[in-house]
Amino acid sequence: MKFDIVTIFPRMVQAAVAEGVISRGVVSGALDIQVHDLREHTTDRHRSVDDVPYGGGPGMVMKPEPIVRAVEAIMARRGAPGAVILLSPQGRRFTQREAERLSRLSHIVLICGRYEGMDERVPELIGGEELSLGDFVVSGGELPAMVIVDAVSRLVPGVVGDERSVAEDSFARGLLDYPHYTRPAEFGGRVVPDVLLSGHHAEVRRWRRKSALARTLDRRPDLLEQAALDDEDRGLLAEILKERGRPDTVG
Ligand code: 9WO
Repeated sequence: MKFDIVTIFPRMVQAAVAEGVISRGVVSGALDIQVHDLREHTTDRHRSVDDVPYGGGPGMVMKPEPIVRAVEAIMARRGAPGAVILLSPQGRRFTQREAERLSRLSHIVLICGRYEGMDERVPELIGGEELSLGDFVVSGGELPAMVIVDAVSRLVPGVVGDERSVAEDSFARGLLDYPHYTRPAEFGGRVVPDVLLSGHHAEVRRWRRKSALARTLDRRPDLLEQAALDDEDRGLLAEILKERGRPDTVG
């Protein structure tokens, strides 16, 4: 899978893709990630990427020309991408489902904005889709872009070594993750649940599923309404509610 990332801080993005799972995906050849310095696509002597906002007001706005030129250069070298993504709080919400959709494409371009924002004609001209990670503001699109590259990359076959960890991930079945423990069996006066030390694989699986359901019920009941629950899950959920003394209510 090919990613092209356009930024005024290429070293920041290079550093992030040079570590961990993403770096291994690049080395193995499953990922081809190129980072582009937006200033390389300017034509003026000062290599300007920003200008004052029409209508006045504080701060600067990203100029459209260098961004459109950068996308044209990428298309000329690497072909038309399956998606061009702009990161902004005004975008559609990025979710695991969206990560799955993007992981089925073979080429994605991500544009990282800075300053107060980007000229509104950019997404129109390059056919870009705006994505948001949530209701908060950061100083630029780089960190959100890296989150998207990471979430999508781990779904690309061959990037995460053990495919089982991707299949079992939180959200793979629409629930929060179960609690994890490692040695020692007692730490700070807190013990690991007995069942995890028992060696009874069926019991461990059941405990993990029940814990994931209980956590999701407590922390994200909205997810439970969307989750693909089977008969066993419904049985476990009934147990949880019964243990809590509210046999017929959810949430
Ligand atoms: C993209 C864009 C698309 C259409 C119209 C205007 C647009 N502006 C941008 C953009 O990249 N804005 C910048 C990124 C500049 C200001 C700070 N930026 C930003 C992105 N702050 N917070 C985010 C963000 C992104 C995704 N999820 C949460 C926050």
